[in-house]
Amino acid sequence: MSDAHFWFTEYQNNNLSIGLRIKQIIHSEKTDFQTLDVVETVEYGRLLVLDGCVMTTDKDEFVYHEMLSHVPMHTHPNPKKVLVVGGGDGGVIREIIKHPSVEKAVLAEIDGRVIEASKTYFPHIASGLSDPRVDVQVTDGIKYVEDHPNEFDIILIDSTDPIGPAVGLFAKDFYQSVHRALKDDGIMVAQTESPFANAKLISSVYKDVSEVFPQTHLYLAFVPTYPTGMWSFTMGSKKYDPNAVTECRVSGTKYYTNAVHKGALALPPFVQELTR
Ligand code: SPD
Repeated sequence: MSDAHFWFTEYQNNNLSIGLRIKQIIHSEKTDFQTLDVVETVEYGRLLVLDGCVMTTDKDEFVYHEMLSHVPMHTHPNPKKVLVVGGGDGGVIREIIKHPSVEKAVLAEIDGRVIEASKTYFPHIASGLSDPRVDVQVTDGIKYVEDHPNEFDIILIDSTDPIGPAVGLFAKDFYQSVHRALKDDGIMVAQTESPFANAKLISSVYKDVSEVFPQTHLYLAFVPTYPTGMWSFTMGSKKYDPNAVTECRVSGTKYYTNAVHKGALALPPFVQELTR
């Protein structure tokens, strides 16, 4: 294969794809749950791929991990106990433990190979996994949530795409179970894909979450290596409103600020439409 054609391509459908030129394939395996590849790209550093889909890259991982974490972490006045479902690379955990209020952060990841690959090939993303407040559980997140009622201040669903092992993480039953696992003032956020590429999924998740939680909020961030670049997150909250947040309690973030928090909740009309 000539160098000019050495590309990773993620196909969204027959007519749309995203591509990154590759320097080398660093690691490939088939785990018990999915295919796992780590490749070195020219523009975005190392890239983690699960079942052919971009999960994270060295260059833009901070956007997704900061926005999935800090929007709910700032919405809650005193988050002490946090659960991350999925997210085996550790990026969300790394952000959560920046909050001094956190006493315990549990990672429930079904595929232990994702955790190991991230520790080996993305040590700066996985760095938080060795923090003494972090409890890493290689387990089915759906079952873990069912078995821990009334326990968490915040639950974050850092799933893969809605195919394969992640399908059950986009279901109403699961959001009901998440609601039960949260304390009376708890908050959940799920990554919910792209408004351009996955409009029906966002509408359906928003409706399901609205039927389970008293408050539902959709917010956006810009992640260049995810299909279409525009990414959505859906929050279900029992009590607190993310629009009321007035301060940033962490330093050193590269994307999240209080102004970005507010702006992320301001939806363009075509995205607002998905919440009706
Ligand atoms: N298509 C991209 C969906 C990725 C969602 N999860 C990414 C995991 C990063 N921690």
